Amino acid sequence: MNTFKTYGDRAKSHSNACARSLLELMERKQTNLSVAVDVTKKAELLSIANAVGPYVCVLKTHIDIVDDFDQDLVEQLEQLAKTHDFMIFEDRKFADIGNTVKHQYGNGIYKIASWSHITNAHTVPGEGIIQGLKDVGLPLGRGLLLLAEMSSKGALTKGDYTTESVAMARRHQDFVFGFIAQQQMNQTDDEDFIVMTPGVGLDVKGDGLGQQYRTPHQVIVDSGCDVIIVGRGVYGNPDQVQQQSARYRDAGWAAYLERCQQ
Ligand code: BMP
Repeated sequence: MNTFKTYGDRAKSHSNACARSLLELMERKQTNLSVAVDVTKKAELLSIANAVGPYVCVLKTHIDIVDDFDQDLVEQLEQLAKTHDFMIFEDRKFADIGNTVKHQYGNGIYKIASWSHITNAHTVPGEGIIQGLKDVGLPLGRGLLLLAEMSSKGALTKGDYTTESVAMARRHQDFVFGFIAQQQMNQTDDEDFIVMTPGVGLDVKGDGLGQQYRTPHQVIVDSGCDVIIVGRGVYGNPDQVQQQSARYRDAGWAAYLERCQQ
């Protein structure tokens, strides 16, 4: 419901450091595309990250699906993030009590907080999950997205659940800078949560396992979201990764420019 502002204008006035970095990056690089690289081999993940790097603002990972994960993988990802100027988002979807998620975020094999600029959490355990993650992530300058809505068929993330998730975010704006959601979540002109939206595809409507796709235009113009997250639409055909990245980057940016005109 708020008046439309450009990514650049929003960067200037945003109070959250992670949001500022992301909005500045989107404006500088002219992209609102995030690619979800859901592959299971280190070499393939790095190769796709390198190919999509020039087109994305955020590279999204599911690090726990990589069969041959090692520390060198995250070091190489961090290097690619610097070379191509993108942020890394480990889509961990934390969902436990504060004390447990603290360890899951900072420790274990993956040590997510040490390399991932952005991560996310379900709000089902209540607000302690945010505080636990904040204890670890805020001193490192990291940012958190809450899952307010999911893209999949039959998702329970609706109604009061979504409303309560937004209320939790409001109470932690130093760390929580936005949502994984299907529509804009701001209630007033003063609020500026960044909405990153998965379930984006130009060629198909679903995947047979409950995923539901909408177009970049539906997501950015009709629903007022900020970042499109595209997975298989980009990396599904290994011969077309760069072409598809450019296609989705262009579609996302054209939709944003259209919104700027409104
Ligand atoms: P794809 O475009 O291939 O369907 O991939 C979507 C990506 O976004 C996956 O990594 C999935 O885990 C993630 N995702 C989603 O699809 N829906 C949600 O509501 C939240 C997600 O993180």
